[in-house]
Amino acid sequence: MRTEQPQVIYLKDYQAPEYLIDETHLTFELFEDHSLVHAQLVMRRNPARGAGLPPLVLDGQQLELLSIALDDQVLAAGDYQLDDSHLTLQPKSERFTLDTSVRIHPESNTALEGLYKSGGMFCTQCEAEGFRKITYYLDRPDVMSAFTTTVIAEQHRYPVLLSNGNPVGSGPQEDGRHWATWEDPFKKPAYLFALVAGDLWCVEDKFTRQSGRDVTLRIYVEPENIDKCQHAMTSLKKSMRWDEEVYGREYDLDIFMIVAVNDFNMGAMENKGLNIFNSSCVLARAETATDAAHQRVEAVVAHEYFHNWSGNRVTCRDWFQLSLKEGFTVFRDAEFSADVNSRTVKRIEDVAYLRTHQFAEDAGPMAHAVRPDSFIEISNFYTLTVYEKGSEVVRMVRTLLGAEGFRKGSDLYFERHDGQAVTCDDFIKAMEDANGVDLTQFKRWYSQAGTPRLAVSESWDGAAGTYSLTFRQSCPQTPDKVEKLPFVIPVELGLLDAQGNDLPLRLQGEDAAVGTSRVLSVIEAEQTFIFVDIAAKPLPSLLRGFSAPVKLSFPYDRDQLMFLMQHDTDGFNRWEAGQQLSVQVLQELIGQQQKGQTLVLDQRLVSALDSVLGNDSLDQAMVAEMLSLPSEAYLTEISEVADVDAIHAAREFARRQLAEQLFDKLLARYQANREISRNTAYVAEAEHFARRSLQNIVLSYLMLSGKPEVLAATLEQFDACDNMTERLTALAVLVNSPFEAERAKALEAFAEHFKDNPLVMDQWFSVQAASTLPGGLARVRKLMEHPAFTMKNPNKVRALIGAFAGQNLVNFHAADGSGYRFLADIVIELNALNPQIASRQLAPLTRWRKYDAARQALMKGELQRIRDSGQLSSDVFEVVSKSLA
Ligand code: B3K
Ligand code: ZN
Repeated sequence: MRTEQPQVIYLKDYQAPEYLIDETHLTFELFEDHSLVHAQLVMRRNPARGAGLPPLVLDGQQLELLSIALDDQVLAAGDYQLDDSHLTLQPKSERFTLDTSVRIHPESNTALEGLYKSGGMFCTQCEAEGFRKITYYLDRPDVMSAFTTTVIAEQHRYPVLLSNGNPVGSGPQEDGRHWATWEDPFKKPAYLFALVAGDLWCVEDKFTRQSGRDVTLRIYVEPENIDKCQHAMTSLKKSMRWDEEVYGREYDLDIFMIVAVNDFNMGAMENKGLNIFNSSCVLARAETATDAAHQRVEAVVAHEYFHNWSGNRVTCRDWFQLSLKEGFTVFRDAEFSADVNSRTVKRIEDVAYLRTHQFAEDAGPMAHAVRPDSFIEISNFYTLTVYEKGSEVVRMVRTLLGAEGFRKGSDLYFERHDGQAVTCDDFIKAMEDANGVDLTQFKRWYSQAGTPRLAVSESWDGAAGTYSLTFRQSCPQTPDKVEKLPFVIPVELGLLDAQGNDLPLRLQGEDAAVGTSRVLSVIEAEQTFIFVDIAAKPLPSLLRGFSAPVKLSFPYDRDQLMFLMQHDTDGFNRWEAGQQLSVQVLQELIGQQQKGQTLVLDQRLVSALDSVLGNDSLDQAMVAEMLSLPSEAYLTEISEVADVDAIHAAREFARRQLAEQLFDKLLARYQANREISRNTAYVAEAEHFARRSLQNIVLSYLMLSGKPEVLAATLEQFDACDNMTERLTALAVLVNSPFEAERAKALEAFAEHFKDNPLVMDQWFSVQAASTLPGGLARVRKLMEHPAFTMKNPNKVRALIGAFAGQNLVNFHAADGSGYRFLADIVIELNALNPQIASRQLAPLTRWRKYDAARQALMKGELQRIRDSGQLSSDVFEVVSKSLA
């Protein structure tokens, strides 16, 4: 916890380090009631900073300094200064060696940053600024050092001792303790340091590199999980091959290790050669993990592996450049997932997520650019904007340069900057140099926050045979008050004729048509493109594949949207047309609900979904996506003022109507798919994911009918299935159903069966927390008393509290403010325990501007209560103060 007033840190103040650390030699002595860290740093003056020897200021927090020596001279108390977060001393020469010993307390570290204990094992999390809680250091990413690490611990409790790089020695000591030494030949910043000590088992495999040499692959887990590693191992090997083939990137050490831990603040961490994972992102097998969990494991394993090049070999100069590694690596993992699963479905999922959550962030008090220009607490900037929008920015670079040009650019980037800590500008420069283009204006995507709007209008001149599209871009003001200049917006589009065929696209001034789907760059505030040889008025298909992260508007009517749903050659836009149709219909229902009118569903939505259901040639995952109405969270995001209750009522009404009117077709689809599931062993592959996703969404519609035959089918699926995807869906369907006795029985049976599997219990909590039936808060409070729940485990907090506040909008936004009060109490409690998780859980309260005056007042009242609750962590302080500003 801080004692000083938090400081704002600005990108414009960046300065290279005064000193460098060539070698870092660490020895850890791990004990049950404390640990000792001995560090020897081989340092020198940074020649780039000129002559003279300024004071050396090392970062360090919550460290008890036991001894310090400069070039073997023990320093006395007056030879250095200590404060809450620094150790300052005066070097006597350009090159010197500094030895320190400190005592730390991993056993009582609940923030899960630095060195801490998760269950019976020691592990680390150092990104972004956790290494300073381990030893005094220049804890910044532009200080890159070669690390040697020795770990000493009791042999019996901690048979496995791991760190980064290659193992170079190990052995017993006389006192029942043992040691192991690891050497990492690749220079790295401290945030990539890792250490693990525990009683772990491992699954081992090998991977043969394109160049011929083998790499040893190991996944370490607690013994009871040894049967849940195969999917992660397969995913790892697929990722390694993909990065060789698509980016020409090989792995560089002799061994690559993944360790699964139960207590972890995020998904996983890309420490060099020793990735540490939240167990939820490693463990997966049919009986205990859903299809979504399998896909997440695959994506996160790939993501962390890809960081070995985009993040580790080439790292960030400073934390403002975080998206340099995160945006790029998210883009890499998204393309990997698209290649190994269904490309269109992956794009739909990512865009739905971005538009619901990142757009909301971009419209709220924490809005920031992909490369922010200031922060108080860097942990608050591991955001949807840095990750997902950052990935969209890299995707646009590829869209503009083409796949080949992009590969030339990435090759140049990796070659030019290998072993360096660089900036987003360096990334773009490599893309420019490899392709001979100027991306100066494009770079506004890095510096301007906010979601651009792109309003499109058309005009057709029958006599001249021309069709014009006019694009007007604008960007709302954000808290940083940065002036918004026009972006470069790549718009991929096509024009459909009356039969639904793509027309050849020839712009005025061009000699010939250039394909039937092409990318136009909108670079002005207002810009018109004129297509020639257009004999009849076409229907535009705009922003195909969601080619830019903007809010596009075009005055489609519902019949046109239905036409696009059927005919667009771009799969993403077929889905998008359905979403826009649904949004129009739902907004109409919301209006009716608000006026107290009888709700009447536009039958065009029914017939559109009817034909989707009847289309056997469509990928089943696409059918499932098209049947999913826009979420309440998305409907909230696109509302000026969100009426939570009307949104819920309207959407539920539409779902019930669809269920009723399409009942027979839904049932037929359900029975056909369940029949196949019943007769097929579980396979974690796209085609099977697709079948189950359709089966499951169809079942959730069917249950809205409340018919006994649907209850029977749900119970059959719940009892007889062989996998968690079907079981959990059946449970969720029961939990949201009117069948109270069956619901209670299923919940109890499930908990009894899976009580020893914390990840499955997380699902059990989430399903109940997300149930929109009345009384949600009381249910959540009760569940907090369940023996499987603890505030100390981030997965549990996310599963229960996060799911309630993030997914159960009607209950969380209860008009009496009880949901807000509850969340504020949680944040105050977590602030003392785990500031990063506290700050994350706060997000729903920061969105107060979206709601009516009464709710706004209640939400702000709770933010103020948190602000005044006492000693705030910098994490919570920053979010609360910006939300109230
Ligand atoms: N780089 C880590 C994130 C660390 C977050 C620290 N608060 C995981 C990832 O993006 O791969
Ligand atoms: Zn990452």
